[in-house]
This record gives sequence, structure tokens and C-alpha cells, in this order.
Amino acid sequence: MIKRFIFILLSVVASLLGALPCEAQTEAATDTSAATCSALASADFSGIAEAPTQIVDAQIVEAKDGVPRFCQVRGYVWPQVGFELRLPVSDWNHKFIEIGCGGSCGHLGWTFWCPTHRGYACIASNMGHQSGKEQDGLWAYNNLQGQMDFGYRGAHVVAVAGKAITESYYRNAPKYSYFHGCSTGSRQALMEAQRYPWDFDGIIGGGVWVDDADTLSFLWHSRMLRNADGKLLFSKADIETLHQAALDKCDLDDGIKDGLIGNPLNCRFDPSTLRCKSGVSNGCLTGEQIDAANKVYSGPVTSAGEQLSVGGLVPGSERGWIKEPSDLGSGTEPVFRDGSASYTEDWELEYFRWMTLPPPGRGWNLKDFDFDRDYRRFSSGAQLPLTSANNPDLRKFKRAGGKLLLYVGWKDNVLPRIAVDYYETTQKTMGGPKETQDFFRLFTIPGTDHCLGGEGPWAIDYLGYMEAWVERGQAPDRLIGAHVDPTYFKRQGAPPHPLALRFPLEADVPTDFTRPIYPYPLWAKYKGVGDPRKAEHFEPTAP
Ligand SMILES: [Ca+2]
Repeated sequence: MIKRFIFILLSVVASLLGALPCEAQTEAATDTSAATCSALASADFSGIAEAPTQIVDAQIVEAKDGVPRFCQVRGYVWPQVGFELRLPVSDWNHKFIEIGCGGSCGHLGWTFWCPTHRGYACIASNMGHQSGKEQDGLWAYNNLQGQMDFGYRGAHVVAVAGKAITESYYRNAPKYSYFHGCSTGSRQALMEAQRYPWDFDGIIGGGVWVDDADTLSFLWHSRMLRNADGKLLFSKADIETLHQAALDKCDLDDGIKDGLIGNPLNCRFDPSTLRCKSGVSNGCLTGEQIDAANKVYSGPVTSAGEQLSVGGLVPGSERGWIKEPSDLGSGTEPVFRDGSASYTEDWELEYFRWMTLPPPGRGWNLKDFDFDRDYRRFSSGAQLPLTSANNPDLRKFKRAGGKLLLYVGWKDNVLPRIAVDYYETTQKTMGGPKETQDFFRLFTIPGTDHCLGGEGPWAIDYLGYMEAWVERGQAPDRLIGAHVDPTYFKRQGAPPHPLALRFPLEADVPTDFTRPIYPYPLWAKYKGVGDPRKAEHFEPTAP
């Protein structure tokens, strides 16, 4: 998702360009690693099984902004899956990681998420097409190969190619391989576990996008928040009224009144309690508003009442429903207050116009979607097998020794309910909680937006936990999340976004509180004594 990422990516691209000075290359002659690096450009990788590869260029990028000196390899896997591979010149940790992309991908900017500072060889791909913007579907028009590469194949062939090039550079194969992606990257993560169970030892996916059911929900939520004339139904004050009422009902489910709801799925909040009494118009909601709020909580239904999804947004998420484009947020808000198209609306439009099969094209608009009719085509469309990562049969991945960690924020507009549903379906398929938890765990994080950010304990070193699980057999019985003081990002300047954080957190990153996050279905509850800003004073509780 997230057009906002473009801003960050532009900053990152700019810093990368700045990191490619001529002097970097003048050192090459005296540095064997640099010579080895540039030699990759003329090496023949066309024989890699499944992933014939052409390297386009290979050169040293000098250390900058905490990213150590690395050999930057750019190329593509047949026919057009572009990639960038970063190989640390020194202190390689003998591991390989692939970073997933966001939105419709189409560029290599996600390398900025590479944990090169931890010594990883790291690859990111454009998933088979090139695009200048995060939400773009035109590339998909009459391009079935491109749809396959974006849908499932790209992440796999890049893993195969990346490992081969890494082995060639270091003369050693990586000991461990990982994948970490968020949003679309989490869909890639699930695809890998389901379809290519031998690619990675550990797979991490956040802001979980299981299949394109989320596009249907995006469209529903943005439509329900407006009246028939397209006017927003809620002022900022109305949203706050609704949010506070949800908190009044459920904030204490974690034992502490802190604006965070521990398990919103348990929250039986009824907005009709806010109905305005005669003559009162402040601090209450109209019938039309109550109806809209209920529809957002319930998710898409037909006019006959047929439920088209596993549910809608959860109580506590209300502040994320309508935002300003300039808000420091998740990027998955249903609508923007200023009337411009939100990032999710951009996605919906591009998806339906160009990525459905056959694509209706430019003449199609969001208002054309009929929830009584079009969901049938949408729910069984010809494109869905390419992009749906909803197979709960993970037996091959488990047998291969793979570990899977998914994480979702309860405030995410990419529905956490869908991730929960996938987890529970997998649990049934795999034989029960124990048979699932020994290789697959889901973490649901209070007060957290898409991927990261929000009022909750969202700053979590997922990769560190996954390394412990894969390499030392320490399954994550709890994660410790921290809340980073949001003014920190403003002070940092561009890119002023949680995505730019490096893990483990650096010492100068200010945190307000820490909190444990337990594997679903558990959540953290305050013990009643001790400083509630410290994780140690919480314990797991169950529904
Ligand atoms: Ca609370």
C-alpha cells in the first residue's frame, strides 16, 4: 500500500544516489572485495534453475547513514523480475534475507528496509514490472506474465537467484535464509510459505494481506463513511465521540485505562448507545451516523444481509477511519477528510480497472461497484488464483522446518480479522493449536496501524525473534514491543516515518512504554501492581 511510502522512498533513492560517488569506484582497484563485486557484472547466472538471471551492474556503495559498505548488484530474473541485492563487504553474518514490497511494487526502493547493518545479504525485487508510483495497475493490462510475477512468482525466483549470487560472491552458501515483508510483502510471505516451502527458514509477514478480500473491504469502508452525495458523515468531533465510547466500553480489558484495547474481538460495543436525544446535537450521533458506524464494524454485506467478509474494522480503530493526507499515519485510511482520494481508494481504482481479468479499463469508477452483484465476480475472478495467499495447508513448510511469524495491528484498515481468520483456519487444517504454534504464530498488537506506528507498542524487533526461533530453537512466547515517542520522527526530519527505524532500536530512540505481545489468542493484561509503562508488569490472559 501506501503512497506515503513514496515520499520515504524518494528520500531513500536520493540518499542512495548520493551514496554512489565516483570515489567509491576509485577504491575498487585496491580492494579485492570491490573487484570481486564488480566481477559479478560479467558473471553468467543464466543457468540458475527456475531463475535464469542477468546482472545489469555491480558496484561498491560506500558506508553512509548507518548502512555499512556493500556490493550493490542489480539485475533481473527472466523475463523481467528486477532486483537489487546488497552484499556487505565485511562482517557478512552468513545469512540471506529477502525484503517484501508494498502496494503494487514496481520499484526497488524497499531495499531501504534491508538489515545490512546486521550483516545480512539482502535482496528486494520489483515483482516483475516497473512503475513510478506505489499504487499502479496499468502495468497489469494485457500482461499475464507480469500478473503471475506480481502474484506469486517474483518473490520465489528472486530468492533462488539471490542465494546463488550471494554464494558466488562469498564462496559460501548462506547458512540461514529469511523473508520479511509488510502489506503486499506479507502476501508474498504467505505465498512463499504456501507455494515455495523450501525457500526460507523463517518468514515474517506484517500488516497481513491474505488475499484481495481486503480490496472489497477498503471499498466498503470508504463508501459507508460518506452519504449518498459523497459527503463525509463524521466530523472530527463525531469520530472522537465514537472512539471514546468504544474505549469506555473496552479499554479496561487489559486491566489499564490507557486508550488501548487488548482484544477488540471481544469488545461488544454498540454505537446506538450514542443516539442523540431530542434537542441534543453534541457528544452524540445521528441515526445515519450510527448506521454507518455499524456498517464499518460489520464489514461488507449485500442488501439482503449476506456477509461478504469475516467482518469489518474493530472497536478502537475509529481515529484511523478518516485522516488528513498530511497525518503521520498508516497509509491505509479509508478516506481523507479533504476529499482527495485516499491511498486505499487509489488502490481500489487501479485494482479494478487494470488487475481484474478481463480488466474493465479506464472507464470504470469506484461508484460502479455493486455490492449486490459484483462481489461474485470479485470473489471468484480469474485473477484471484494469481494473488490469493489463503491456502491453510502448510504441511510442506512445517516439514521443511520453516517458521512463520505474522503480525497485525488492531488499528489496521488491512483487516486484522482476515489474518485471524487465516490463522484459525490453518490451525484447523494443521491439527490444532499445538501443531500450529510449534511453527506458526500470529501476534496482534493493540493500538497499532498498518505495519507499524500508532499509539500502541508497535516497535518490535521481529527479525531478532525469528533468528532466535530458527537458529536457537527459542519459539517466541512473547514479543516485547515499545512505543516510540512520535515527536522523535519530527525531530529526525526526512524520512519522518516509523518505517525508517532500524532494529534492534538504537539507544537514542526515545520510548514511552514497553508491553509484551503474546501469541494469538492471548493478550497482555496489567498485573495491577508496578509501573504500567514496563512490560514486566503484564501477563498473558485468554478470551
Ligand atoms: Ca487498556
